[in-house]
Order: sequence, then structure tokens, then C-alpha cells
Amino acid sequence: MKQTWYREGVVYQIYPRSYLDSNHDGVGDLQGIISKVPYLHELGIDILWLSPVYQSPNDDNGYDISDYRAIHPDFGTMDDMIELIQTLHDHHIKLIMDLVVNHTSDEHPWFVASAKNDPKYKDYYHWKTTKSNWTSFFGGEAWTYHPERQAYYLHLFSKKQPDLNWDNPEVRREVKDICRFWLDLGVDGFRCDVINIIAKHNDLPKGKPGIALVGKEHYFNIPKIHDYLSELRDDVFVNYDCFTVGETVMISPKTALTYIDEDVRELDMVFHFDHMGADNYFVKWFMKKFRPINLKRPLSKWQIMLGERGWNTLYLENHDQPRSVSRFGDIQYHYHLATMLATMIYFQRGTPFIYQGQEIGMTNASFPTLAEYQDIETHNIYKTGRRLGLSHRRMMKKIMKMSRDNARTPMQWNSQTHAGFTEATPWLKVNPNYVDINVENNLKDPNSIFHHFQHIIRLRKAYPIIVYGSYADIDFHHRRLYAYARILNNELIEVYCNFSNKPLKCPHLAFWSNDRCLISNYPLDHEEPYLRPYEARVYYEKK
Ligand code: ISL
Repeated sequence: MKQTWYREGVVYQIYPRSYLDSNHDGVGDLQGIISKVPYLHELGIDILWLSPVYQSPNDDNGYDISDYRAIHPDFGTMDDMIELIQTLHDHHIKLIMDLVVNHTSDEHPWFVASAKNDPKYKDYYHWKTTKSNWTSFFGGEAWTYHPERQAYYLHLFSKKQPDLNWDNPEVRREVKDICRFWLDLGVDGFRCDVINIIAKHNDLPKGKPGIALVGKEHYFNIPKIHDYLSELRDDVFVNYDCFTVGETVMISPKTALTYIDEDVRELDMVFHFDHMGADNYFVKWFMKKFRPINLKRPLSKWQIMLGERGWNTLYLENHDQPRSVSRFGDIQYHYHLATMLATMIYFQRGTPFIYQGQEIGMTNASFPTLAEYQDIETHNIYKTGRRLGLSHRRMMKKIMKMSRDNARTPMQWNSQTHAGFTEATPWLKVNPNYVDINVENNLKDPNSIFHHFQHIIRLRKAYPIIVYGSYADIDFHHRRLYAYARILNNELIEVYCNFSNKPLKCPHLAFWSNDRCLISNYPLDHEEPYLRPYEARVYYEKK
């Protein structure tokens, strides 16, 4: 497979509201991020993905954009943005922006004009005089009546996020112009929000009745999406040294290849969500007990199915998902669990994505009262659940485990007030465990989670086999062990992870000597062929 910087690089995602507040208003900002570029450089990352910083009424924390070419004053100015790009590039770090073009804010001038039936903008969105039964990702109906236009408009997310009509060539032209604007400013690519649902069936027909996302068969991966994305690629992306990663919801590896196959390359890679179903029935609010096999099965499937044809993304967390150490194991083993999970995922084939705070093992905040949550999805789902007759207690249990705010609490820099994130009142409460779990403690301790992440990143740079080697499972059906091999020419890597809080007999280890171990999260002080709770080891051999 062709060697490229975005395959070899490690990406770090920043949720700007929660990274670092430099001007004491309780909200993270661009100057805060600029001041932490040396920290990112020390961690060793190559690419930064910035969640939206554009002008927005913040109904969905910036995923509702009202001006694609302006920076929200909460975050700073366009000059700050230019300074960030420059500072990152000076540290050899590339930048990708969030491209949110399935929908805009209802306060975007296009929508305001569309609602007035302005001839230029009237077809920029999806309007209907009668609504259908489609439901939204955030719970509730996907259509809202607009009195001015006297019609319903489609919104697959909140009612302040109307869906753009991609059938309209003018909409596509606008999106291309926005992409060029940012690429010309020096950004190196885009994370494309919910990109596999931008195309909608022409007539927006009635959806098959179901419990979640009624109507989805009329917009998930429908054929014309490929016309839109190949047009974007040919008219814009091929002219720049950039890359795109699509957020593709509910996608199989086979369908993913229709976007990312080497011969297609409408997108360079995609995020899938199969492994995010390891503790739920694919709608996160329908929770089930976590079983390691339910994480291993989809991860392994994607490794094998994409094979040499497509490139994987490797992630366990983002701003929409609860913290991995609070989900995928026994948090009593915090250090070992966090480092084992990192070893398990980042030694696979693909581009690693680290979400802010994951490198220090940040955990779910699990706030006990609804008022402590800010997220619109959390509040909407609470209302939907209560309307369906679920008790307050039951809904709070779900929210404490699955709310997106679990991952959005401020970054924990040190043990001072508000974790060093702000001197004002933070927009979302800090997780009280910041006194122990923080960057300062991690940097001081040579055996910290941070240093384990740093070590993995260094190894990925030193050993191309970690990036480009092929993947094969070892002992696939084992319920507590996740083990796999990577192979490149005459080189071999084997990764062993104990996914349990008990010692695990692992006869394979007998074939390896300690001096072949590249990285582990326990001292290598015993010769017995077993792994300790949440132990991870990686061995390397060149024939
Ligand atoms: O967050 C989710 C489940 O809790 C997902 O269903 C999420 O809504 C979906 O992955 C789309 O996410 C993206 O688009 C949304 C935005 O709210 C998310 O933050 C963003 O990542 C609408 O723009």
C-alpha cells in the first residue's frame, strides 16, 4: 500500500471548548490550544483534528454552523486560527478541520433566506408541505414546521440543524468553496461529519416503522452519495496534499470500501462504529454488559475485511463516546486498563486517533443530576425516555454511563482549581478525580499512561511494520485474550492483551523471550507464561 503521511501519522482530537481557557471565560479557546502545542509535540502526535470552532449559536456545541468562514468569538479570531496553523506547522504537526455539511445552523443566512422562499436559496434545504414519519438521531421527529415558509424542513439532528439539499448544485458549489477557503489557508484536510447520510432519496418517502432512526433506508449510503463525493474529490481534494476521514455511521466494511477502496478514494479513511456497540445493542441507550469478544470481533473484522484495499482508523474514544476506561474493563485497574487498551488498538493496522485526555486515562464524569449535563442529545433523550414511560432513575442510569458529556468535561491539566483548565467557572463541570488524574502527574511519572502513549507513538515511527504490516488473529475465539500478529516481509510482531482482572494463562508467551519485548505495561520480571490483570505485551522479531 502506498506510503503517505496520513497513514503514518498519529492524530489527536481536540474538543476546543474543553481544552484550555486562556481568557478566563470558562470556555477553552485557540490561544489555549496554541500554548499546548509543545505538549502535543512531546506526546509525539503528527496531526491535530479540531472539532468545530466556527461561528455557531452552539445548539450542538458548534456542530450547528452559522458561518463557515468565521471563528466563534468564544474561541478567538481568524488571526488566532492563522497563528495556530503556523505554530502547529512549525512543530511539524498538520491540522484537519471538522467539515459539518450535512446540515447548517437554522441561523445560517442560507436557511434564513430559504425560509423566506428567497429564489436563490429556496432549494438549499429539504422542505415539504406534509411531514413524513422520519425520526432524528437525537430522539423525536425529524421534521419541524416553519411558519414563515408554511412548510416542514428536515433535520436529522436537532431542529436547529436543518439538512442541506445536496441535490442542488449550488449547495455543492458552496461546500467546495468552503473547503478551498480552509485548504488555501493552510489546513491539511477534513474530518467529514456524518458524511454517509448527506444524500437523501428524491421524494423523502415514508420510512419503514422501527424503534430508532425511522427513514434511514432513504439516506444511508444511497447510490448518489458517490456522485457527490467524487465530485468533491475531483474538483477540490486532488488539488491539495490533504486527506479526508469520513464519519460514517452504521456502515459495514463492505460498504466502507465503496468510499475508500484504493481504486475509488472518495475518502481516504472512515470512522465506523461497530466496536462502539460492544456494550450496547447498537443504539447506545440500549445498554448491555461489556464483553471483550464484542470489541474484538468487530475490530478484527475490519482489519481483515479492509485488508490491502482500504485503510482503517484506530480509535476508542471521541467527543460523542463515553471514556474507554469507564466502558471496556474494570476501572479499578485504571493504569493497566488504559495502557492495555491503547496497546491493543494502536498496534493494529491503520491511523491512530487519540481523543484529548485519553492519554492520561480520563474517565466518565457520570454526573448524578440532569442539570449538570449540557449536551442537547442528553436532554432530548431524557425527554424521549420519560415520554415513553421510563423512570427518572432508569434514564439517569443510562445518561451517567452513556452521555456524551462524559467525554467533554474539561481537560485535567493539574491538581489546582478546575484542574488548571480555567480560572473562571467552567462551561461544564470538571471531573472531581482531576486531583489524581492530570497531565502534571503524568509528566512527572516515567511509568505513567502518558508515557506509555508516547512510547507507542515512538514505536510506530521506528517500525514501519506497525503501520503497514498485515494483520492476523491469534486464538480468535478466546474470550479474555485479545492477541494478534502483524507481518511485513521478514518481520513479525505479536500483541497479547489480557482483557480481564484475573491472571490469564497464555502458552504462546513461552515462545518469546523478554529481550524481544518492544513494550509492556508491567515490569518483565516473571518468566511464567501468564498475563497479569490487563497486561499487554508486544513482541518483535526479524528473521
Ligand atoms: O453521538 C452520537 C450518539 O450519541 C452519534 O449518533 C452522533 O450523533 C453521530 O455519530 C453523528 O455525530 C456527529 O454529528 C452530530 C454531532 O452532534 C456530533 O457531535 C458529531 O460527531 C451532528 O453534527
